Amino acid sequence: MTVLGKVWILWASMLLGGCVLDLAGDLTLEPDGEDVSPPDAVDTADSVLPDGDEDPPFDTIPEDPVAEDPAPDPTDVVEEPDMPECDGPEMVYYVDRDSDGYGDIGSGIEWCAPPDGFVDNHDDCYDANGEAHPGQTLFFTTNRGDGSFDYDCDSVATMQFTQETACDWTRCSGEGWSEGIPECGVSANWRRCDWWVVWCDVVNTARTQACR
Ligand SMILES: [Ca+2]
Ligand SMILES: [Ca+2]
Repeated sequence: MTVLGKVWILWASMLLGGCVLDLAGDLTLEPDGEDVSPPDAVDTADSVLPDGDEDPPFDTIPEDPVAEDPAPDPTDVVEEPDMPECDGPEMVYYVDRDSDGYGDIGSGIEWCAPPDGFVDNHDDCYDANGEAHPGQTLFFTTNRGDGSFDYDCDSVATMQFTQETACDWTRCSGEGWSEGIPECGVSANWRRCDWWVVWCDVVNTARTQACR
């Protein structure tokens, strides 16, 4: 066959069968010319969740809760602080564990100035609660730490609410405990009643006895 005949047969084959060209596997043309090359690999670095959210962040380590300082123990033995030689007149100073300005009578040391944590009085009646000290005017519904409600150091647990009341046709005005006066820190029914037209209107609420 002549060279001209071979060229004619090659042209006819390409015309009838379409063109499939595959160059080193990078490009494939289907008969209609559509590119069916394999898709690029998924970029996993920026992948998102099916709902469109970004990958959840790494678990964070929660912060440690702030530890509360324990209440001072009034029975701790007081160690005499390391102090330089005292070259002035000496006085007796007392440890103040709860920092309320009142010292523990059982903790006196002699020196010419109060060391840190010491005061010049021994008037605290409970040196493990800064709310318990002479002159306290507030009332409390929980004991100071040793079972006592004597917050003002007068050796008596004084109650805040001592009035009682009854609500009936003979007395319907005022407020007070309706079932006896509860002890310090104990809850009971507190009643208030007032006349409403011809009715004695009563309101009951729970209240805890506060003391100092
Ligand atoms: Ca004190
Ligand atoms: Ca008291």
